[in-house]
Amino acid sequence: MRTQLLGQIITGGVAAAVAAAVIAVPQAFSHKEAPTAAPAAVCVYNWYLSNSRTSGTATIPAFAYGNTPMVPLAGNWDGVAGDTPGAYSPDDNKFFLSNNFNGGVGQVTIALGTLGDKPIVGDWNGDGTDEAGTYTPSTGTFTKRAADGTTTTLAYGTPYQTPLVGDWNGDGVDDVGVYRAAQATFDLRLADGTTRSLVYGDPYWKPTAGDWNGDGRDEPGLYNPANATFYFRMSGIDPTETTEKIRYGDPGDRPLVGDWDGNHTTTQGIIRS
Ligand SMILES: [Ca+2]
Ligand SMILES: [Ca+2]
Ligand SMILES: [Ca+2]
Ligand SMILES: [Ca+2]
Repeated sequence: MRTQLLGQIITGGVAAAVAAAVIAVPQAFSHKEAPTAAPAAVCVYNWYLSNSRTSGTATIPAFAYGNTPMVPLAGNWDGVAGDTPGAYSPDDNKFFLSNNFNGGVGQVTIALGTLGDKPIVGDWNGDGTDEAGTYTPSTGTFTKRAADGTTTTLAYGTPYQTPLVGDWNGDGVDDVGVYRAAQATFDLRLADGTTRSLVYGDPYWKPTAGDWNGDGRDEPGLYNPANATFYFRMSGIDPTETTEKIRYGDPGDRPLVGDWDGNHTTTQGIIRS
């Protein structure tokens, strides 16, 4: 496994794309290792996911999926049960999606985005299956990719913010937002095009979003990297704040939330490399 993962990153970029085309293997992490590859500091991602917002112990057996510098993701790619892993390679702008927690090789590869884009994930059409998307920081543009490969774009917020995706109004369709890290502010775009802004937490914490209470609407959340603590804003976008929190993992881990067991409630996880 580790050798395969290393092979993916060492071949990297255009070389990886060419190698994939030549050997016709669509899955991630299966490229042949280049014999003259330069040394690269590659770290495999180990995933520790929990179905409990109140337990600091992972409830899903740990697995390895993806490696640096990929961006770990979660989504319901096949519309069955809950969210499963994904990873986005910023080098060749590809999503590698898995429909299980077994680690290793993904089942679906999607090419989307250009250099500098950040990956986003959402159910853009409300059919219960998540689709891929990108956020282009330089223009503040969200690109939503439908299952048939067509894309629609939406510019929202000032450029160079952190993109957010969530179903703020509970209509089943995911909406967008941005997090202004310096101001600790969530700017959420509601379905009617208006904005709800919330100051929440401290500057430069990491924003999350999920359905913490299972009511069908997604709520803002935060992760404080300094003390490895997740914050779940149970009161959603209401001005009055009610928050639950839990320490999970250790500083240096990457936070990720998802509905891992498909019970329509979002819980936490971390990725360690
Ligand atoms: Ca969908
Ligand atoms: Ca919505
Ligand atoms: Ca909710
Ligand atoms: Ca769940």
